[in-house]
Amino acid sequence: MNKIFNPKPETWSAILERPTKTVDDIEATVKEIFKEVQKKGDDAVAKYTSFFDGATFENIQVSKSEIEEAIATISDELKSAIQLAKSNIEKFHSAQKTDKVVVETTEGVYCWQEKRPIQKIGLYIPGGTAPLFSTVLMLAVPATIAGCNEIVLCSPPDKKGNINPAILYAADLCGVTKILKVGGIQAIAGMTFGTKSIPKVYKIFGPGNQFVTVAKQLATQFGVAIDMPAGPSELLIVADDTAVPAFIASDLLSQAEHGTDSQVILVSTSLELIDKVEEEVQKQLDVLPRKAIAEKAIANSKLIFVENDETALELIDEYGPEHFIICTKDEDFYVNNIGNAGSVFIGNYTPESAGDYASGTNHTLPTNGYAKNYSGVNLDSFTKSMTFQKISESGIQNIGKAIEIMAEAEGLQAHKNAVTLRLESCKVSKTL
Ligand code: HSO
Ligand code: ZN
Repeated sequence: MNKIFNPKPETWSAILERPTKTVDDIEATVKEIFKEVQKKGDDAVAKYTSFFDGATFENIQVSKSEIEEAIATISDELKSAIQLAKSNIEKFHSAQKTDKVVVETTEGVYCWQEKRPIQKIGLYIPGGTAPLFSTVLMLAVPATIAGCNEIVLCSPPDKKGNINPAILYAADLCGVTKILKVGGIQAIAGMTFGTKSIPKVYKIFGPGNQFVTVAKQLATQFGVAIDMPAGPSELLIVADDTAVPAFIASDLLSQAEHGTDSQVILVSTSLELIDKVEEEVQKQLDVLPRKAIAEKAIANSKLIFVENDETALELIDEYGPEHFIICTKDEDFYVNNIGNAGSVFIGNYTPESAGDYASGTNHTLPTNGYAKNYSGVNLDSFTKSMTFQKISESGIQNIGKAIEIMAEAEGLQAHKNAVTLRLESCKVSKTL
């Protein structure tokens, strides 16, 4: 772990730099696969599934009986845990619904905004060493609440052509309408163009490796929206002597075990805490099953000593962490003043894992500094806002003149006429 004492503000951006990876070589591959899927549809998808996943099968769509078989393998204990998480995610995201507010901007002029679901959405769930079925809950639950009527889930099959059973259980439980055994670039391309078996969607959600990330970005060039630009997981903790070193170490490691490129940072006003956390990290790391991964992320991690809370806050705001844990005496100072963070965890008993799984908040969050300008996934991510207006006869008389004058000044006579004709008809109806 790299210990840094009292860094000068001019050095912060270098210290907090995220590892950047070149995507140029990936881009060429992604473009090629997109072209082929666009042209050859399912045949191209099958070719790449065989090439990348080593799997071949008749039907790309997971059948009802496959889902039932998978569900039978899930323990009751895991089912109850998933159900508790689902219920909390449902409660939290349902509360994000908003009522329409009709505003009479001028007498007789009524304007309002209503939300409508994005009708077709695609969820990408990675396979690999840690199949994140919790991400299914985080995406499918709000999608269902929003009223999206087509929820397609793509996940890469293993060599035998199966998707992880817990992913299937969660998808079935949360209202996913179609589950497809397809991963990587070919999955994103399939959902972008649509093939015989893969529906075309309007927005794609979910994490993935660099290939998936670049593919999602390319999808936007074909009119598909994406949740947000993805990057490796991050956690920044601010802690002082009121924190428990073992807790802090466990939180740092919980993010470090996601990937070798995960970013974990501790900012503290206590030198003693920094030393104790470093010791604890070593102790806990040694017995982790994913030690090899976590170790690499920890090697790049930073323990930063600063002199006071004000400096800490400035530094944290400049970084804009995906996850931000606050374990300090004056937690309100950070809670009230933090400007850039994806999700905030407050106090000694709020581990980041809680938000990853079961407290109710969403774990699909902006990384790579995007917390400065992006929100994490929430109910609105699955809707669009539409505006409505209705103007009465007296309403058009109240704002008509202003419209006429503005249209004239912009040189748009037809716009002006659309009002003039109506104003004249109002005069006629008055004289009748
Ligand atoms: N912490 C991850 C989400 C996750 N963690 C899923 C465990 N499962 C998002 O950065
Ligand atoms: Zn996590």
